[in-house]
Amino acid sequence: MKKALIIIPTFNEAENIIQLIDAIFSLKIDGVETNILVIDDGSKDGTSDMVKKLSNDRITVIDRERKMGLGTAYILGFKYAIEKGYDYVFEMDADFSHDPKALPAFFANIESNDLIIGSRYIEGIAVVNWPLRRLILSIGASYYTRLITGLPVKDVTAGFMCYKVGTLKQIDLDSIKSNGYSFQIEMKYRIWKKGFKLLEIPIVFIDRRAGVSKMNRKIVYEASFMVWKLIYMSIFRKL
Ligand SMILES: Nc1nc2c(ncn2[C@@H]2O[C@H](COP(=O)(O)OP(=O)(O)OP(=O)(O)O)[C@@H](O)[C@H]2O)c(=O)[nH]1
Ligand SMILES: [Mg+2]
Repeated sequence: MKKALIIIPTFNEAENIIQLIDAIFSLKIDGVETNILVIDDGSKDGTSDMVKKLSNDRITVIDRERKMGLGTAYILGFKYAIEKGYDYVFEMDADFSHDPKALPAFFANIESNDLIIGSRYIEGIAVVNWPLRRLILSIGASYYTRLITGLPVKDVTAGFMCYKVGTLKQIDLDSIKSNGYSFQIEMKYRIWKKGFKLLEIPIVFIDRRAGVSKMNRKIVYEASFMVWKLIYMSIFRKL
């Protein structure tokens, strides 16, 4: 039986996390054992304790003291998955933007690919309840990245993804320092550059159900700069 780890980084997601875990575990996924890793960055709203109280042996919680960003949380989760012998690893947000019902479609495609990307922009625009400026920013980021780097992906900042662990093993995880949007772009770019097979599947992205947004200007500036850094790194073979 294959083993999948769903990594969910959390920062103040008490209003969402328990319902999300319930929704994931209520899915019937044949032939795959699915476990959850929550990486919480010192949430003050009790997120971590709520998850621990479930005391379910399919759930692991890693506590970090302070908010250290999404990228470092995922890198930690990837290393955990490699160490524990998982076959597949998911990136998933805690806020219900990523519908757990889409999980079976990822499983159906991952065996014949190396990275599955849940994409908002392959069947028109599948985003619900986002302010227009955020939609423009997100679609703009994809055009900008594709233009500069050639990355053949329509939703470059997508954060609902499934990796084969074998793919992650080929990436120098310690050299990845980016966070937020740029982390999502960097992972896709590196995997594409190594010649792996990426597949975008359609998802519907819904704005966070509850809780507070952590989106800020710094994340956008960092991402705009990142694509140039990626070009530099690929020219000097630092990838
Ligand atoms: N561990 C950890 N998790 C984080 C951090 N920043 C965000 N997250 C979590 O990462 C996921 C995605 O972050 P979001 O805040 O939803 O980012 P977003 O979808 O771009 O923006 P909003 O939904 O508007 O907030 C959520 O589960 C957050 O709780 C962080 O610094 N550390
Ligand atoms: Mg969100």
